[in-house]
Order: sequence, then C-alpha cells, then structure tokens
Amino acid sequence: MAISQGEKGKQGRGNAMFMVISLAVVCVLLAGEPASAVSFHGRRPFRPPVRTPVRRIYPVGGNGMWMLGSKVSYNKWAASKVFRQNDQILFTFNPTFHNVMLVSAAEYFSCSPRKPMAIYRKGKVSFNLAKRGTYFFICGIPGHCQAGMKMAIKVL
Ligand SMILES: [Cu+2]
Repeated sequence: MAISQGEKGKQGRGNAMFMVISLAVVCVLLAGEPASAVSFHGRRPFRPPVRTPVRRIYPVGGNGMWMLGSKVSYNKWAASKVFRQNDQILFTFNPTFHNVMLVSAAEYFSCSPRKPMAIYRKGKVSFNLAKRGTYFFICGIPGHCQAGMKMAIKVL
C-alpha cells in the first residue's frame, strides 16, 4: 500500500503536534500544582525552616544553688550571661530555708515583697524566661534578699 508523499507529511506533523501538546499538558500539571501538595517520596512538603527558639538551661550562679552566702554574687553571674527568650534558670534550694519569688522592680530594690507575682517553694524550679525584658527574683524569707539572695535577669 502506497501512501502518498502528502499523506506521510501530514502524519509526521500530527505526531509532532501531539508531542508538543502532551509536553505542554505535563508542564501545566507540574507548574499548576500548589506547592503544598507536592510531596517527595511520600515525605512532607518542603517548607522553609522556622527559627526555633533557643532554649538553654542556666543553673543559677553557675552551680544552681540558691542559697545564703553563695560564693558568686547572683547579679555578677547574671551579668556575665546573655539570656534569650525561652532560656531557663534552674534554682535548686533547701525549701525549709528559702524560696524563689518573682517580684516587681520596686519590690526587688526595696527587698519587700508585698505582692509577689509568683512564689516557688519546692526545692527545684525551672523558670522559663518566656518574655523579653527584666525579671526580678528574690528569696522571700526575711533578711535573705538583703543578704544577697536577689537577682535581676535581663532577657534579650
Ligand atoms: Cu533564702
């Protein structure tokens, strides 16, 4: 069976046309797919990395002991660190003799906790520095704040 030159040419062009259209359809499918729906071997779709908060645990004064007669001044220790949001301060103390109070700046400077924002009485406290700003801690047992159980922590 003889196919004329003209027919052959038509068929060739038809195939080429089909290829171009198929390619175009594939391209549209790939490009049109929303980014969230694209998965790679069943893994979750790629998302730009979210900066996770730095979380470090700082034992108070370096050794974690919240006590009278600490060898390091708590404020000197605090000044030697850079605290960031969501870092934690770990206080370890004898609950019979001490506590940890979160107080206002005025109460901190005067060592008179009239309305502390929080009182921790268990011997182990992991205090989360959740916000930027300055946190003021004292021991609420009379005389202990004056004797050095006070610390201001600035959180960047
Ligand atoms: Cu105390």
